[in-house]
Amino acid sequence: PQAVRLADYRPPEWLVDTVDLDVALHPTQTRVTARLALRRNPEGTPDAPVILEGDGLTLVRLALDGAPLAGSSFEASPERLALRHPPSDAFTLEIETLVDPTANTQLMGLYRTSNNYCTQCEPEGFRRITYFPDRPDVLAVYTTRIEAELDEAPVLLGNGNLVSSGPVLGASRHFAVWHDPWPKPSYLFALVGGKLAKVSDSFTTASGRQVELGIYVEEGKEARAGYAMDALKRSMRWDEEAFGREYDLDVFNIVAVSDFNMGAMENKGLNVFNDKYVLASPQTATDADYSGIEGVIAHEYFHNWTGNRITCRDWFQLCLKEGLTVFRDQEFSSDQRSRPVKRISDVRMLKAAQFTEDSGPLAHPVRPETYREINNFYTATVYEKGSEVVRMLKTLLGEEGFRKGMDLYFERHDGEAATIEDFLASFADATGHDLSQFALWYSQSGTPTLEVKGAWDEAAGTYRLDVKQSVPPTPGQSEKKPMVIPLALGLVGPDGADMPLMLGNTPVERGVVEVTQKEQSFLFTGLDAKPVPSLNRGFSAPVNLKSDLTPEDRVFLAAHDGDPFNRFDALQGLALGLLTRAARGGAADGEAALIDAAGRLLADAALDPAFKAQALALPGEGEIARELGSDVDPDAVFAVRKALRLKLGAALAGPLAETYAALGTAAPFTPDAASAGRRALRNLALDYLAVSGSDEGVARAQAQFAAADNMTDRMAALAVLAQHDRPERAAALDAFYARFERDALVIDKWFTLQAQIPEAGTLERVKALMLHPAFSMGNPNRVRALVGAFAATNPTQFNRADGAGHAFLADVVLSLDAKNPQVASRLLSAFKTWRQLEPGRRGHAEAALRRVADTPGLSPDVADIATRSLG
Ligand code: BAL
Ligand code: ZN
Repeated sequence: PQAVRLADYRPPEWLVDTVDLDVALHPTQTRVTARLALRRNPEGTPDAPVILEGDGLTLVRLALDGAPLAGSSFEASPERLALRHPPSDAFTLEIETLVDPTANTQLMGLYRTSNNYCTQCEPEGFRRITYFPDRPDVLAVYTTRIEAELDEAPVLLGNGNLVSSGPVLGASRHFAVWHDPWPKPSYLFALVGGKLAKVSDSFTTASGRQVELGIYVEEGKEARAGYAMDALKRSMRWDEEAFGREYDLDVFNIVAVSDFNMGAMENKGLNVFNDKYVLASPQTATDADYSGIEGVIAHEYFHNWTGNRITCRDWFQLCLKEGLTVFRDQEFSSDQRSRPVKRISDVRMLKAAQFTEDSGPLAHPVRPETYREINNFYTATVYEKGSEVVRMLKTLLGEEGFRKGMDLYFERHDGEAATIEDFLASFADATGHDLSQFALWYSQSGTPTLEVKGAWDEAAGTYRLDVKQSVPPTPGQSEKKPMVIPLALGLVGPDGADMPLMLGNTPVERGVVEVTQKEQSFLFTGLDAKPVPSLNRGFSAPVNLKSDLTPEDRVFLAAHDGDPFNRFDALQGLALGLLTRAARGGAADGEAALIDAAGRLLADAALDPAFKAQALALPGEGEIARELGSDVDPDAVFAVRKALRLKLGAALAGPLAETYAALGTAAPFTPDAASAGRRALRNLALDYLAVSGSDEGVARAQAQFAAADNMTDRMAALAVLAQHDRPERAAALDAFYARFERDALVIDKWFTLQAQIPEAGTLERVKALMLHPAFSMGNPNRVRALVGAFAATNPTQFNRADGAGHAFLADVVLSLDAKNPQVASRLLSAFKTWRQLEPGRRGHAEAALRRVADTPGLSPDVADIATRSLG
């Protein structure tokens, strides 16, 4: 396909005021009648034809203002419907199409899942239901009549409020009419029909509106929707309190489905969810699942204002809704749980997914300027870095300035399709800040590097920080300009307390200095002792920080920094330095200091167990590889990391065993953050105590596996057993399967764990599991759990030296592409780090990518990723 460019944006030629849809559901021949009230856009080109997008559509009938249209007056193909000479400036077009939901394996448009009907329209799925100007800046009021066999689909759901429902006279069919009063783009359209059980609740908004809440799940799973419902009500209240945003319809429905390309979708008043992000019980869901559900429920709910009431002008602006909404869901979870622990886990994720993306061939700006396939831009950069940019805005403007800017944004753009310029202008106008340089965060790709050196002047009592910033070249961008980098910092005195932070005679506001130039110095005054700088506190800017901190400084900060994130980061930095030196064949010096610092952190009774669990978990193989940057041998990375785990496990065996014993509890499982934190630390101890594969360590894991009363502890024990090629492993895997074989979401964990085994036989195991009756190439969750986990989270086996892992992924991508291009292209993006591999593995990766790229008939999705990866 042609590249689409932001610079080529033109307003739509025709607007649609109302859409009246009549959908007669049928497994293979669903009849869709769309009545569009079209009106020429006064801002468009005079005499422009009407051109509507389609995708695989069969046109049955076309009528204009009620009169059937002769074939000579329009052009129709599955991909397009054009009226070259529309008769007037406003008219009604009635379009009847036939669609086959059963044949829809792409899961985009109207499709079947577990014999139910559902839709997914973002970004370009509505055109697979009817012909339409399928772009986010065409906002219309939708009324949807859905009709189906009563037996087949007793539940019929649409956007907005229910207007009427009842039997269709003289037949076994029934209908429901839904009306959504809020104008919306086509990507927010949804309908659902099927046999579903409803979990009901209600919510009263701050201004007294009574909202009926419904979560629809497969019959028999009702009890597993309780946590999601609770998270929904907490989200609704939080958005009122934190952002002054109330819900705006009489009903809010969520439907959980088992076949879904993404995590969930924010359709107006009718969210459709991957059931993984709705269903939870102590027996089936881990603490990570619970927090994932809380975060995704909140995320989709928050889209009601950031995405739905204010939507995007075009798909280049995707981060306008996604980055902002991720920021909002992260803030929500921080308020519901521990803020520092949430920040740490978000930054871990950011580094693993986004920093990696930003340093490879798929790097792109938070707001891309060109795309061939928009489906490929639902990325960590748009979402996670997009959120970091909003977070930096808040750091720069302060709590009050940020809120003023948000309020103005809502006030100005409610009901509109907006741009990043609109968003930034709201903050600039509300606070008087010039944000023109800040806007570079949206247009320049690549992770900035910030080099920081300190100079202590004993006589003057000053400490100077010399800061240098640079942004590496990325695809399509060789030259970069300096960015605005909000650097939160503290100067930690010898007693561990923060010293005054003064630039000249001025206290540094909120502890944040603004780095705006390529090179800049900050002179801190009035100090009576040499400080240790605590830099980029709370990870205030998403940068690669290169400081001149010594290992001793890091040990000091790990023990004393008043900023919990940097306490964590000090220990991580110490470990990362040591691991990268060792992976390059150098001496792993500094181990003793690290072990000592880790031991003291473990023993600190004042620290939250969840925090300790994060701080004591070593940087992942991916992070070590990224730090190495080039000529990476994943086996060497694995070996040095394993060696350090072994040393930590042995050196801290006593305190770890005590921790393990002390955190054991007979109390029944509750998913709250404090309990989850205790489980996390206890399970980390379990893992360290078994790294060596000793009888004692393995027996402890085996005992926990057998006795666990919840999935978190059971899975953690199974994960430990899976690391060791001993008979206990097969026995536990079999027992787990036998216990949960009827529960697909739990069996996904079983697939993932096996795909992650860092052993030579894992590829063969994965291939064998693809033939297992519980596996299906048609279900995205199964594919991601097995093949996706293998490619993305098993670096030694995916990057096998003989190239078999790479060849395997290429084979799966090619066989999946015809069925589901979105999932196929997502799998292929596991090659995003191929250039950093050592030459042998790099050659295999390139060959696999070329084989994919050279295959005729690829989907645009896979072709785009293959081409850019090789570019
Ligand atoms: N809009 C797609 C799913 C999500 O980000 O909420
Ligand atoms: Zn979203």
